[in-house]
Amino acid sequence: MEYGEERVVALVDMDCFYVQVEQRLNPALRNTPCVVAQYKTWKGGGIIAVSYEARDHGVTRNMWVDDAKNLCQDLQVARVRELHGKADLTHYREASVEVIEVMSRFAVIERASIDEAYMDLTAAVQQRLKDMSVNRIDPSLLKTTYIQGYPQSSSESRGLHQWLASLTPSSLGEQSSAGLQLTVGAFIVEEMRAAVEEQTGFRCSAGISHNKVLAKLACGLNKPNRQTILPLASVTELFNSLPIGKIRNLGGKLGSSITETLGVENMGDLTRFSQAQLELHFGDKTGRWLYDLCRGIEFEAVKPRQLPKSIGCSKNFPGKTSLATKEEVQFWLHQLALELEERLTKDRDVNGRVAKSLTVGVRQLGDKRPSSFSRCCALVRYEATKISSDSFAIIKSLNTAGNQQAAWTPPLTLLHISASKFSDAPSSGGITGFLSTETSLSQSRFSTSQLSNKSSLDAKSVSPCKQQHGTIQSFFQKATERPTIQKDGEEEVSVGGKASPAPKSASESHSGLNPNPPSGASEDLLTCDRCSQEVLAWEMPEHNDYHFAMDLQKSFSSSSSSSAATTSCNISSSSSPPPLRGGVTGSAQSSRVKTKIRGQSGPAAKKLRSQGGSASTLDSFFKKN
Ligand code: TTP
Ligand code: CA
Ligand code: CA
Repeated sequence: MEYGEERVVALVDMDCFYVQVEQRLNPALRNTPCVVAQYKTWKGGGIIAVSYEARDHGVTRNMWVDDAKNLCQDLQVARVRELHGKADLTHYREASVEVIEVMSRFAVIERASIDEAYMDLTAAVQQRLKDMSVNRIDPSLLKTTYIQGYPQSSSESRGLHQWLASLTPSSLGEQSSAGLQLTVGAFIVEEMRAAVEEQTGFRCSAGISHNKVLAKLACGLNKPNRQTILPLASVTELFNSLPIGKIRNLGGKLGSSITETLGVENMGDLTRFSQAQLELHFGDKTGRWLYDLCRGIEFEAVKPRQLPKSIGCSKNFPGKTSLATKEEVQFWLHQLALELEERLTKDRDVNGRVAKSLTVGVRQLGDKRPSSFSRCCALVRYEATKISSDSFAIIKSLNTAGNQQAAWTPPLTLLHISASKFSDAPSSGGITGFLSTETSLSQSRFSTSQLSNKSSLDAKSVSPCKQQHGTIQSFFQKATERPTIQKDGEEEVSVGGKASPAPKSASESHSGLNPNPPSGASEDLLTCDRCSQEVLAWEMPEHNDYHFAMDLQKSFSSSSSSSAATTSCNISSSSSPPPLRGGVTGSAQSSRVKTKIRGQSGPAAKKLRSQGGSASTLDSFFKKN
């Protein structure tokens, strides 16, 4: 076996996943040009998933529904449901669990996002090869399989016959070739995909190759409802015209830095550099990794994991919707806690585990990073009232207005709460045992961490809640690896790239990148195709809203004359894309509008107001129906 061909790794990814979930709920949407959109006030809402029929009309993700309808008159639109004043992804999450459950019958899987999973099929393939008595491979077992790089001449389109012909008869004997192993891997994946469709009604695509990077790439080559084998021998040709950013882990900062530093565009261009050169520019570990990777070789293990490591929810309150009173903060913490309680309870019932840690994060008005602070304490009970009061208790010292005041200063533009550190739910004594042991931990571990000044934020005073790689915290709490409480400007936060930690060695962190792609522990991440950031699935609606808001902002800029357009507007103030948005519902609205006049966004809001129609459209954008 050649170097880099030792394993058989597959990635299975659902086709237009949210659309299929909606189509199953409402069969009238099947086989139609159809999209899933979130919110509807502004231009009919933003599109987050598109059926392949609608793609034929040129409809894409991140279009406004109204614009998409101009491209496709009979476009059907399904809406993301809302609960507790925010997007509710329950249907999609539950559908995801169904799919994962079926896949897990075939292989040990690593769930990589809400709609995709990796699997290492090496052992299963070996077993099949042992059991296979035939010395000829039946093409009917590979009905939806395509071979990348085949046919080498233009005969049959999938390349299967030529591929099978190329597998030497001797390879069917003792010493099985890499090609044969991929082919047997493809049998297994055909069976798995058929089972997924049979059991759930959902279709998916897959990539079969020797590592995660190639499997992921292969999966996208012949979507939908097809699978693609990517042999190592076909990599050179493919990489010659493949932009670096299309490769897993290279969509973000690291990819851009490679392009800038080396002046190259395509993955194949990297083969011109020696390992020493790559190590010089990107550090030893990343350099070595890139040297192999541009040749299609990669060794990141498939890590068995089906369950998310954390469960959380968040909400943005941008611009004049920011939370500026204690009452508002409490109200919204409670809304989030209601969702968290519901999901944790379900998780406990279904997965037999309980979370022990509660993390609360906020972003303060004017802060461009995804999170200004995050703190954690013991998660005592799965009960919204308790969760929200504990959450409030651990963040209330961030309010500089003082305890006697109704105000919350500086106002908050994001709240998130999440639960992590799962352990098995106690079986005997059941939940009572859980409650009684946990009660003793109920006092906040953060009583010592009142923020009098920055210097109090040393690692010791905040040690109880360490960074967990690949958890929810890695998204919101990246900057908090050392202290649990992170203060503005202390460290640059990058939400792009991977959930893995930056290496500590100076040689590897000099560029400010996260040069640690091989270990990229993922936590139910989706890659945003607007900005290539990896974003937690449950955070995606908020993140999408950030982009929708940016689009909106751009449309103001281009429709109003030159200087009127707002560099100080809150929506545009961030150049990296943190999630940014808030729905405005319920009692919180009136006071928010009042208090905001004092806030940093006051001038921006006024500026927008002076742009005629713009202010009202901006308002209506932030008002959900
Ligand atoms: P994807 O797998 O990226 O896309 P998809 O399943 O819709 O389409 P494809 O057939 O090309 O795989 O994302 C899975 C789901 O995650 C998608 O249906 C909706 C959601 N999502 C968002 O809400 N916003 C986003 O920006 C992305 C990338 C996904
Ligand atoms: Ca998908
Ligand atoms: Ca996906």
